[in-house]
Amino acid sequence: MTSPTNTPQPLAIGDLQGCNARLGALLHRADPDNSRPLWFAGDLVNRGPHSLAALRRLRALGDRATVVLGNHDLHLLASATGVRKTHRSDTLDDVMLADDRTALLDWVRTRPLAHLADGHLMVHAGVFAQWTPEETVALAAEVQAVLSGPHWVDFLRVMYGNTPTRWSNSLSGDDRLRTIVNGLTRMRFIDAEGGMDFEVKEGADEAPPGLTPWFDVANRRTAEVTVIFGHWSTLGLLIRPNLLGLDTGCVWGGSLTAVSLSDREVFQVKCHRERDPSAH
Ligand SMILES: [Mn+2]
Repeated sequence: MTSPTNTPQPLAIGDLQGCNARLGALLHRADPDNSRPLWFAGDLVNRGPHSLAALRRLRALGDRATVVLGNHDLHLLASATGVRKTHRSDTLDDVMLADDRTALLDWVRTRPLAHLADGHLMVHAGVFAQWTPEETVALAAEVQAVLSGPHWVDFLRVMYGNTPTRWSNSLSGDDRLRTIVNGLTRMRFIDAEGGMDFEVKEGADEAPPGLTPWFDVANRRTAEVTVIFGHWSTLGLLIRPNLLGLDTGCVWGGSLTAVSLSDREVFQVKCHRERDPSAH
């Protein structure tokens, strides 16, 4: 341990996607005293078997859990409100039918989309190169304010779409919020013009010509902090001095990963294959 104190050090945890039992196994190893702050990189639910149990567990953790929303968490909100049709690979019925459904959905929609503390910036997918850590949090807060407010369902109706692909400070209204959401929750590759590509899901080594992983875009202004993210299971575990990519594909039969932020100790549990990648 590099930490000189007994203060419990945060653990950052990758995409759960309803794999609540595997989370239990992971925490049994990584946090046996139930004392560490837990950071979750989003996609808490869907595709896996136990979305309801996962949400109840995280909500019950109270201040000990820091969560950022992922695209599947937003999809839960949109499906539950009838804004989007349920996809045939969705596994959200247990949440939809739960007695505490309203409380759980309210908890989800009041979570942030970015979290910055102690030199670590956590988002679900990525950040535009132009954004500083502080700007990232401020832009995420613009979205969180709408999702937390009385017109959140109206916002979900205009949130979906692939354009604009490029960030500009001059964006306003729905286009601005949609671009923030897409950057924070769906981004993988960036094209030569600085726009998000929503087609390619392969790993960074198999990037088509002209596409760059968002974290390798030149002059990225979040490079001075460690960015924690998930969303990109084909990358596998990515650890660099200023990056922690934590989606190791639990729901696809990979593993669920936690990394200790102080000393970067890695904890992993093997996962059952809950979904067939060809059905993605
Ligand atoms: Mn995702």
